[in-house]
Amino acid sequence: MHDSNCLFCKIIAGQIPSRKVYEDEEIFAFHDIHPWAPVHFLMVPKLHIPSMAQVQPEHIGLLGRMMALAPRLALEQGCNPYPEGGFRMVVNTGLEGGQEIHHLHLHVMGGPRPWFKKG
Ligand code: D5M
Repeated sequence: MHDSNCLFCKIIAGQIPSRKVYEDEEIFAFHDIHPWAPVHFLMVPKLHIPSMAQVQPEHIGLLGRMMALAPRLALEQGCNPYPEGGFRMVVNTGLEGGQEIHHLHLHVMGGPRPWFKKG
């Protein structure tokens, strides 16, 4: 499924430019345009799922593959190795969850601290 009004669907389709980090048949990753950390990229399913609130049982494998891929991409993008290094993964969901773009995305952030507030 593709939503022609969705910014991230347009990025996935190459209609809006992005700094690509990774792509396969079902996952796309690109640098966040407003980074909160020295390393900050977004991982999105190519399938248009608006948020975690719409996740269905058939999406579980896809979400698992995204999470399992994140450590490799984080290292490739310059995060330091676990445990001294590491990274943070965040999925904002809905207005009160701070979600601005309604295409499910995983923020992956890392790099030398301090760069985030606890919590
Ligand atoms: O996060 C949405 C994130 O999407 C936010 O950190 C900025 C980022 N963003 C917005 N537009 C772009 C483009 N065009 N390229 C790259 N990154 C972008 P949320 O969790 O929805 O608040």
